[in-house]
Amino acid sequence: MRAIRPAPSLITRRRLLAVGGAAASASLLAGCSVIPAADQLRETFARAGWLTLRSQRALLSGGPLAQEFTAADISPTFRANGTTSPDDESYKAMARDAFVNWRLEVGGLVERPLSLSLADLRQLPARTQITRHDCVEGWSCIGKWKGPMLSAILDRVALKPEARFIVFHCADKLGTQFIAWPYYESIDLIDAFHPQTILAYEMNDAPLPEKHGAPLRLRVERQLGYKMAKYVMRIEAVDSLAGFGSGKGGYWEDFGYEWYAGI
Ligand SMILES: Nc1nc2c(c(=O)[nH]1)N[C@H]1C(S)=C(S)[C@@H](COP(=O)(O)O)O[C@H]1N2
Ligand SMILES: [Mo]
Repeated sequence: MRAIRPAPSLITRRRLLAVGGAAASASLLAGCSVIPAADQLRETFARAGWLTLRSQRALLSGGPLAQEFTAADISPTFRANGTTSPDDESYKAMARDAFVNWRLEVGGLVERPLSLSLADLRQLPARTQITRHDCVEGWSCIGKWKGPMLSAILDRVALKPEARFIVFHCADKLGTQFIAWPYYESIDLIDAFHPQTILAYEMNDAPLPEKHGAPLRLRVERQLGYKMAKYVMRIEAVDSLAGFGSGKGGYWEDFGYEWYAGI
């Protein structure tokens, strides 16, 4: 069953590409991985207010892949950053039981909300990728990640046509000893349906360690480390980021970081 209802007026891929400008569309049609062209298209659609499910999915085949590495490149120690152990009672209780009672809630602008256990996630087709994680603070580590493609999950819940962003709600809060805010992140549908965008339950052939986001973390390989939400508890499809945090689309974005953190 198709996830997307056909729109009344047929927007063809060719017509969408025409909007992006001749140079950009030529490189996309030729199958090139020209990053500026993809970015130019993203901006064009955002300006036109057309960054909708249909237009974004039409662009997917042109999406460049982040570099992948070999097993020999994996960093002997992978640095952990931000939260390394969520200070949350229900999280701690689930961690004690190896997350058998943990569920990933998937809802918002979807036709069929889902609640998925780790066992459910392990049944989905998985992707394994060895990639470099770049933190905005200036360090990088290479790790191996395994988990279902986010697109497989989104296809199962069937996004409604109004959905434009995917928001990731995490188990941890970050701040000072006096005030802390929930960690959250968001991506557009271009990245949500990108083949390298996965929800990893394994790192370096072992269950994802707590300090790296157990039981599940986002990998969105073409962006910086702070986009890679750890301790993901709930995924929400939305048409606007205005209702979350300070409305900038993520914990660090609310403190001034770029929402689109391309590497
Ligand atoms: N929930 C949550 N996700 C998070 C963070 C965090 O503090 N909490 N830190 C971010 C930052 S800045 C980076 S660099 C990476 C760090 O991932 P790592 O601990 O596996 O190295 O996670 C990102 N995702
Ligand atoms: Mo980071």
